[in-house]
Amino acid sequence: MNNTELARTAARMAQRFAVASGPLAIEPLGRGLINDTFRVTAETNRWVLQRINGQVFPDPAGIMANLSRLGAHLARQGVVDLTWPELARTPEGATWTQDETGAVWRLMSFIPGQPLERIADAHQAAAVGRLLGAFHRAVADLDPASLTVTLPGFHVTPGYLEPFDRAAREAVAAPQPGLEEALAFVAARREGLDLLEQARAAGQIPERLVHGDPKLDNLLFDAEGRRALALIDLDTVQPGLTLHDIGDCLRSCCNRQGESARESSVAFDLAVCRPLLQAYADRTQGLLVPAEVTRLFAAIRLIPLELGLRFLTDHLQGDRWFRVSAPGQNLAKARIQFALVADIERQEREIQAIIAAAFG
Ligand code: GN1
Ligand code: MG
Repeated sequence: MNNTELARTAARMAQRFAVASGPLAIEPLGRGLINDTFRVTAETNRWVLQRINGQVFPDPAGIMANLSRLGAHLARQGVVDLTWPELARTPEGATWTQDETGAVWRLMSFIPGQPLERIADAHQAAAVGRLLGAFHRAVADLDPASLTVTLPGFHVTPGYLEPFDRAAREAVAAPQPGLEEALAFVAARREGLDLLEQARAAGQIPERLVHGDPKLDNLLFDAEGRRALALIDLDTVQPGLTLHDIGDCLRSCCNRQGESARESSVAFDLAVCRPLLQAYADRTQGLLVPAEVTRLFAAIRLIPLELGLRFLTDHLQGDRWFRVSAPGQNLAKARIQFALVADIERQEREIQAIIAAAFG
């Protein structure tokens, strides 16, 4: 489907939810790499329309069931510092609809807020930590097994090695700038990729409900950029490890140059990490068990390594998962994550001290 067809289909799908009698204005929204997202406007009312990427998510209906369940749970709890989108329903009462290709579409309330380009100060970093903490606290009493696994193996880091190895073997041997170095970076760090999985399998760290993708782009702030209002992009809300979420949030927020930075300027900013983790610890108050705290540094290092591995694999496979606007982009992004990993490794002592101060 080209962009014009997509926009036309979007308009038809939005109509099915019958949320307004008049005409709907539809425009692309956000910078997501997986789903297609639109803002829908009718007079002063706004919604978010999404086509769920069926290549990535095997069970879109399961995603929607999770969202309904969680929305009800949060409403029951009366959580005030976390806004959750309302799901629009079709006249038949469904929270989703399918187009002719079988793709699933949904319409949700628009949460008036916007993602930050980057964290500007300690106040914003703390706001992020509090929001993620509020989410983890709010779902702590939900049995994770009662929710659908929407993306099997999502943060099972060692699971990414097999497709990576296959793609590396099959990749055309034409030399590409930066590829050798990226492959070598992974080769030097294969050991220990299963550290969290081992602990999970041994029952040392609990499985809980996670967001799965709490990067800065998936957090909405108010207009002044002071208050963090909502977590969005909720398709990977599923059973997982809380450490994955913290690691993912930090790899995104503390890399202030962003995922497409110039490699030479990539750094893990302790001035963001410190207030973020402190606020998270304050908001969650003893949620993490000691076995999680002792593995927190490992998680902070592991998640950018995993994402780099995923970008690199996708590059080798011909960009099938992460949307790119130019060839080579996924390789460049992999190298940026690896540069971040290297900086995290360099600053291990300082990061450990921050962890000890926040959770000690
Ligand atoms: C993808 O859809 P989006 O852009 O929020 C990806 C995450 C990555 C992120 C990197 C389902 O998230 O795992 O961390 O890109 N989501 C999926 O920007 O693969
Ligand atoms: Mg996402």
